[in-house]
Formats: sequence, C-alpha cells, structure tokens
Amino acid sequence: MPALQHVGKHDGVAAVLAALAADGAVIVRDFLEPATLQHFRDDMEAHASGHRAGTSADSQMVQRFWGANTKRFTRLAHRSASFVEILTDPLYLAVADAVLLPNASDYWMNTGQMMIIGPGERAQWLHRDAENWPTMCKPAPAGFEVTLSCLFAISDFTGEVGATRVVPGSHLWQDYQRKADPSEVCQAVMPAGSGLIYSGRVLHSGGANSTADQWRYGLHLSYVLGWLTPEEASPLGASWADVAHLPERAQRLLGWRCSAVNDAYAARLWTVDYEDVPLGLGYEG
Ligand SMILES: O=C(O)CCC(=O)C(=O)O
Ligand SMILES: [Fe+2]
Repeated sequence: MPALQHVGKHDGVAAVLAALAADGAVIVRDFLEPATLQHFRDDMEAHASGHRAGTSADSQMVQRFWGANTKRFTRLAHRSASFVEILTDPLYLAVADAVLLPNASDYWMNTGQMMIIGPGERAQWLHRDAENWPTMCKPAPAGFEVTLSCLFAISDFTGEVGATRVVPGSHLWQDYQRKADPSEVCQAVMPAGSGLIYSGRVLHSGGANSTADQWRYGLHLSYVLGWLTPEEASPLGASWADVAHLPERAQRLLGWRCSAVNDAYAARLWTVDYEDVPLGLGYEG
C-alpha cells in the first residue's frame, strides 16, 4: 500500500515542493491556524445546515461525480470572513507560484468549494483535476501544470468518513488512459486543520463515507493559470461590497482585478474598459 508524505507547515516551501514533485500530492500538517479553522468551520456548518445534498443537474455523470449525499457550495468569500485568510495563505501561494508561474504571468482562484461528504456516499471515480481543461491534461513533456489544488480537512479525515483517495506518482505516468490498480490507491487520512496539496495531474477522488452519521467537511481550494476559465464564476458570487476591503492580491485571485501584467507583451487579461476591474466599473477613481 503506497503512502503520502506528511510535512509540517514550518518545514517550508522546499519540503512541500519536493514531496509534491515526487508523489504528486503531500499532506501539510497544522496548515490552518486553530482560530481560522474554528471560525471557518462554524460559518460552513451554519450554511450547510440549510443546504441540500446532491445536484439538480440533469447529467447523470455530473450527479455521480457530485455525489447523491454530498453537499457542495461555493461563494465562500461571500459566506465567511475567514475564507480570505485561507485563500491568501503565504505557504500555499508560494507553492502555487513555484508550480504555476512558469506557465503564466498570473493565476487566479479556480474554485473554493465545500465538499461535505455524507453518510452512505460512494467513492468518486479517480480523476485528474486538469481534466476540466481536457487538451491541457497531458503527460510530460507535452503537458505542464495548469492547476494546483488543496483539500483542507475542516473536520478529521478518517478512512471511514471519506478521506480523499490518491494514487501517488500517477502525475508522472506516461499513459493517462491507464487505470490505477487498487493496490496503488491510498487515502489522505489527516486531522482537521491539515491540507492535502495535489497536482492537477495526479489521480485522486473523494472517498466513500461508510459511517452512519458523520459528515466529512472538506474545503477544496484550487488555483488555475490566468489564461484558463475557472470552474467557479467568483466575481459573480462575491460582490464588490464583499471584497472591497480585501488586500489587492485576494481581489485579483477572486477575479475582481485584472491579471498581473506580462511586460513582454503588455498583456493584461480580464479588464473593464481596458482598465483594471474596479476602476473600469467606477468603484475606484
Ligand atoms: O472530496 C474529495 O476528497 C475530493 C473531491 C474531488 O476530487 C473533486 O470533486 O474534484
Ligand atoms: Fe478532484
């Protein structure tokens, strides 16, 4: 049975990047500050209690991927003040800089999505998150990293409650059609406050929840190259009033500012009147 490496938050960026390069995924212990974890969890539990499981999408594939007894929702910058502390975590951003900036002048949030797996849920099929942009999901040397994800454990991730399944090393396979053997799959068992950082090219999935009464609170937070369309329409889900007080970096990650400039080409993506978003919309003079 393969296993994932665990690093402490204070082991730093190089230790995270080394494990990520080798296995395609790494568990960071004590990733979230205890107060941030508590506040964020309180906000998510309050919202989840009124949120139904499953999706109204017609596609059976979407229904199966989503999970019949799994609650998913986004708009997290609108729903929790603590979310921005996680979004702008210096360690996570340093890892994302190293992984994504070789391939773009900027990246932005792909989605901040609660994945709350309920009792009786089946395991998802193994997949690569880069399949969101199918022509981009290729083995090296043609392929490169377009997205980086982290699954933060907001409650304890145990085997029974549906800890994320991972196939370590599958980002390095030369054949992305190959199916994983069950002996190649492990689970990201970790206490609340930890995070599983994983490549967009590593096989993984939500695990089965075999408990009778426990819900697995996971926060999936991912970044994607600035020239690709994110999964979540962030600036439509969080208004200027929600984000006006935030640091500029957070606003940019949330699509409330244009991308960092590529000076080689004077290229700035995601503008309004060809100006930065708040200026173009008249929110800033
Ligand atoms: O919930 C999880 O542990 C992972 C879910 C996942 O990989 C996804 O929905 O893309
Ligand atoms: Fe995934």
